[in-house]
Amino acid sequence: MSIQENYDFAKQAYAKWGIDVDTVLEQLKKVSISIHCWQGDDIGGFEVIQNERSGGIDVTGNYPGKARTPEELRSDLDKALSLIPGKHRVNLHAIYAETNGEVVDRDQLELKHFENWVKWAKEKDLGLDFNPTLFSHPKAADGLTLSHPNEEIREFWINHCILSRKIGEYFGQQLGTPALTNLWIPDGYKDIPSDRLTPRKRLLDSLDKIYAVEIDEQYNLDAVESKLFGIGSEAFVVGSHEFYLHYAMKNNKLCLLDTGHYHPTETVSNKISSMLLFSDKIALHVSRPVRWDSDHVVILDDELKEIALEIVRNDALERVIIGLDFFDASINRVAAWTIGTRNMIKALLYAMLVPNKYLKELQEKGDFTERLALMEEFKTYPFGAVWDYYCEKMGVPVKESWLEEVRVYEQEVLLKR
Ligand code: RNT
Ligand code: ZN
Repeated sequence: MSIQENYDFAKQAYAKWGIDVDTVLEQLKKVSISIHCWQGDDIGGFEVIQNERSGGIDVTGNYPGKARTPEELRSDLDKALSLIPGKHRVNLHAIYAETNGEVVDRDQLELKHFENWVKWAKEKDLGLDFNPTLFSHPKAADGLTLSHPNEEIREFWINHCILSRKIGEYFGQQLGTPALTNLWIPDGYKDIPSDRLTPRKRLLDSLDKIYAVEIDEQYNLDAVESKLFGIGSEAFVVGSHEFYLHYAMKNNKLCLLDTGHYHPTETVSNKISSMLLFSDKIALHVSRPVRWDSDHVVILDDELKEIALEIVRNDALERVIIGLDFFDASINRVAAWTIGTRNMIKALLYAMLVPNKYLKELQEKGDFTERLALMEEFKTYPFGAVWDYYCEKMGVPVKESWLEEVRVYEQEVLLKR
């Protein structure tokens, strides 16, 4: 059977449940995912003085072909984007500045250091998002940044964050779509603190200084990202979930939930509905936690589907800003982007092809038997046929055929580096 025939067959199956697949695909087309640039070079960045990775951020593996220059990184992103259906965004970190061989510390960054990225994004019709980089730097070597007891160090990072928001604003102005500038810091302690309050007070004070600078939300949105623990901050993280949740609520910032930053039995899918009741918008870093590590390539697992269902069934596609955050250097990096991003889109499609309204009614009626029965049956409805058709219509490779393109690119480009 052809892709079209499979699609027609699937369409009928969904139509029986009142789901119009063509409308669903129109809706899916509008979803844009923020693809993190750092999968392409193992969060190395292009600073002239290359610092060791720190802040609990570590990337394992030495698969050949890592991007060494901005041109290489953009070319790899172009390749991945050509294999992913839809129109998306690219998420940058401050360490991806291009300073033309000049040593520019992070509190001295200028808009011009991101000109090439903007030019590229314009050409490719992409939005850009941004992150200040508060790790892999001598001033973050103690594992403390915005909550550091030393005022000079705090000030350095405060200035870096203010600059970063201006870079976000510049992206928004240039590209006509607001940048999300997300703040994550590694601050914490390896062992049990004797004082939790003081570092948190200092973080609060630093954030207030960073956000005191007014920036038009038309161009830049601010988000704050929490973490439960990290490598080297096992016992205590200053910027915990409660800390940022309250900070965001009180100061009208976005709370960003990284799916790898919670206790293993705690799920982000279960947080979305609560947060949507209190915030206009929230942001995600979709990742995959594996035991103590939080950054594996996103797969189409139950939690990913559940996150997608929560976004779709609560009509929140415009309120949940979806970004990805994973880094694996043990596999082809272009493939990693492609797999993770295609899975995110697949999960959203899956969620759109479930009779969500009817299932809600069943729950209200107390018919938990039919609720469970249908939720299980829909797992094997022919959503793969719809996905294949969507890929074909969007001009990207169908099924696993994208892998062949990655292999060719690997031979012709990556292995020659
Ligand atoms: C780290 C956070 C953070 C980073 C990126 C590189 O635990 O998840 O989002 O992964 O900013
Ligand atoms: Zn993250």
